[in-house]
Amino acid sequence: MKNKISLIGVPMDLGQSRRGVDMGPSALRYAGAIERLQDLNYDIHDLGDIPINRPDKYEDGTKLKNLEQVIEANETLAEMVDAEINKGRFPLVLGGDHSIAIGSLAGISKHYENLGVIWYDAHGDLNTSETSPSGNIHGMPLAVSLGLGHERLTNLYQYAPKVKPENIVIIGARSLDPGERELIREMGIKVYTMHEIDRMGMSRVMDETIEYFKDRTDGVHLSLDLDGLDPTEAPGVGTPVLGGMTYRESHLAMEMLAESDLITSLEVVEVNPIIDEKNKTATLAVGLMGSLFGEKLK
Ligand code: 5AB
Ligand code: MN
Ligand code: MN
Ligand code: MN
Repeated sequence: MKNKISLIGVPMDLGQSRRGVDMGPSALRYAGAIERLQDLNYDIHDLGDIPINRPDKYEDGTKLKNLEQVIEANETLAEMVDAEINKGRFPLVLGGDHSIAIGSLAGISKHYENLGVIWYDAHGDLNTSETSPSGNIHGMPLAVSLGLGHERLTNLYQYAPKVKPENIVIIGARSLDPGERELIREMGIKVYTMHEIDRMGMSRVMDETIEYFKDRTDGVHLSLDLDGLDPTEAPGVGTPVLGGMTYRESHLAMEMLAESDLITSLEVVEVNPIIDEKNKTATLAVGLMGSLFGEKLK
């Protein structure tokens, strides 16, 4: 892994309907994100938080919510991530809701022929404006990155698609909408649901994932949605789903990724300190970051 990291905060909560996830970057910094990585001898630049323009009125209903603001913030994020990679630095994006993966991937993917994506999440985030039951853009970023959905989202940063279906691995899925299931089948996207994780164990899931990516990708982005973990351990998320991965399983997954040296960018999303218990979820997220950045290897 590169030893220079650029941290970008994205206090975005407009990709969904529950307020509070905009405080995610603060909660993660408060939980010691920067110190944890400095202790591992990384040179870390905190670029601060991207400004988010609030709408006059939060939109509801099932149409794409807050589209303009989500696009604007993601364009800024894409530019920043792109610039940091050009400087030879590892982009670390702290959310915010998962709609910010649209901008991260837009800024990252142009640097790679075959960017791999690990989507660590209870959800597939594969809805389009047609299949979404909620109109929440945080349920769409993976579809958008595949080139599916609203044209202004798919074409963000003037190119599409950002990722190829065969370069995606979803880990931890247990809440998929009908349209998402169809897409997974149609495109042959690799998914390890909780069922597979229970049967195979995390160790084999990660061995297979690493083996799968090793030869086919020239970089791997890890998109870490904290609701991938079980809400008993990570209660501070907006869309909790029972039956998730434990901290230990996730910790092992991060350690195995650290050993593989495959990860070239990271985003940590969906931490909502308002519904958390004493910043437990952000603290756990920072622990996972420590493992991913090689605490065990030092
Ligand atoms: B998250 C749901 N599939 O589209 C939708 O937290 C939930 O980024 C999306 O994974 C959850 O609204 C989005 C029902
Ligand atoms: Mn997600
Ligand atoms: Mn999720
Ligand atoms: Mn969520």
